[in-house]
Amino acid sequence: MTLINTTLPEQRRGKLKALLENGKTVRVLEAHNGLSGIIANTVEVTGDSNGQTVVRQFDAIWESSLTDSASKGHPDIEVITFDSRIHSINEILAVTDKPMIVDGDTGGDANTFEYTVSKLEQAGVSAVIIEDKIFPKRNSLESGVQQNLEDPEVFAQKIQRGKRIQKSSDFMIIARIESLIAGKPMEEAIKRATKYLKAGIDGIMIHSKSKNPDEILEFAEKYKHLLKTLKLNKPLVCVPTTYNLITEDELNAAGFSIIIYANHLLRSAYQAMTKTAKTLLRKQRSLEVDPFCTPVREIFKTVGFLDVKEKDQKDEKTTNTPVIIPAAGEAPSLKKILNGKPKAMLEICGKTLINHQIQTLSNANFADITLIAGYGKDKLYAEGISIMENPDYHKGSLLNSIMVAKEKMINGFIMLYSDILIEDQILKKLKECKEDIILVADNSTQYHEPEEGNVLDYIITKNHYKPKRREIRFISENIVGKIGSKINPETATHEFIGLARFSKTGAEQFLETYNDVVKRFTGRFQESEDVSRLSFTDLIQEMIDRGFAVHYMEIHKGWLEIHSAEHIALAQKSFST
Ligand code: SPV
Ligand code: MG
Repeated sequence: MTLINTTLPEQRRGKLKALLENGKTVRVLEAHNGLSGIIANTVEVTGDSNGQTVVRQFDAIWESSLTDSASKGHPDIEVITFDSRIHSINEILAVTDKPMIVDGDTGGDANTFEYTVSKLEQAGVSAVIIEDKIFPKRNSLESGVQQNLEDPEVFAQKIQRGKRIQKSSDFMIIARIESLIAGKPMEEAIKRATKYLKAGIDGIMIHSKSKNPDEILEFAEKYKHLLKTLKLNKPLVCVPTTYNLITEDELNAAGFSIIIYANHLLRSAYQAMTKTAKTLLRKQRSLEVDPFCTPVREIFKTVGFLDVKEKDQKDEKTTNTPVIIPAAGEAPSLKKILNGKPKAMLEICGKTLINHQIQTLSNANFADITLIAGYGKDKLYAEGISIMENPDYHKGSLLNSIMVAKEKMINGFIMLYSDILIEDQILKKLKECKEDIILVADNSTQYHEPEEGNVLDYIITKNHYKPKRREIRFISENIVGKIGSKINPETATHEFIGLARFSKTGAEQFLETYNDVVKRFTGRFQESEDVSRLSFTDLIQEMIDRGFAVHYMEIHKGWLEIHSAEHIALAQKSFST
């Protein structure tokens, strides 16, 4: 359900009367469920009116007994109960804000009609139209059907009972004259109109199933005189289904102020659905039906799913996204300097690496930090964070380490290698990204010689897109094609810096892939010798291979990794200045 068009009953109810009082020809379209309601409520075209460009929309919604019944697979014979009808009515009201005219069939007896009026008025419906036939009526459009007309006296009484029950002056009760449908003469139709107007009706609908509009035009002419005689001004309604050559302007000129397209959304949907179903059977696959199917995303947009996604993402950004820092591995290249301590405890300008990271994270409002300990775990300490342990750290899989904090990932998370230092704005920018999986990638790698003994995670972008010097690119366009430490540095376009963000959806995809891989595979997998030593980048590559979109956020400066004594010296220099 989309929340875009919500309104309150009291705000909607009077809209139909207001349109009529402003002299508007009210153009009404049928709806039979929430989705068709949204279409009737929102669809618009630009057109020309006397040389002026105008935006054309429907002004109101017709809740038809024919299409409500048909969409429930039933004939239009008052067999669908009022409870079922009000369910459809409320479904449409919930997603629309235009006035609604309800097809009330015969209205039942006077007592039943009172309840109908009361419930429709409370729901925010603007008008009900009841037809002067005997319950249970038969639809008017089929020829050869017995049409039993109600005694006009009894019908006029029902109108009066309804008018007395309504609470607001906004609500309208319109009488539908079925004389022409039942093959009765024009005089009878006019006689009935006179009676109903005198009973206090708010408008008249004249119905016809003739192929040409002559009889409704004749009625309209006579109705004009009748109103003059009675000194009344009550709108006239028509349903041009069978006499469909006549235009809205011509109908309006004849005196009609409400024009109802009573069944066209359901009929066109039926035709499209049948065509699709038959094509699927013929072709035994779905490729051929795609051109006449609306893209799933457009349906998502229409029913509000994309709004939900956007709000979820906003919430995700404002809630405290957990940060997982794998710090379990040993660092052979810094063995002497570390002297049994984990790398996260390395001091740079009087502050440990982990405390530098905590500072940067808290500057970007990340406070839920989990550190995964392993090698030298007893010497690992930092204030205000949680520490979890990877007992298998000696296997050397960083992925195994972060999976220790699996339950932290469920609503989305950030993964940060424990040996990198980053500038604040990188995290701030990463937080704003909308994509579900984002790796932060440095684009200067192609200009540097690889450092000896330093294993880097290389990226090749999708379609081998190479970063250009001057360009505006959105992150949505930045897609990772390949990732891994065994990629030839000369073909790499970027380097993954060890910082990644997963939305709730991204985390679900990440965990789903991980669970599937460890359950179903053994031995070599992606770049790893064995599934039990899968690396983070192996899993990302597997996700790419499975069709998940992995994006990258491009940077070219603003970070440092600590793999060697030179890196430490560089970091000391950066922080001391
Ligand atoms: C309906 O739409 O249900 C109507 C109009 O009552 S008609 O089907 O033309 O009678
Ligand atoms: Mg009907």
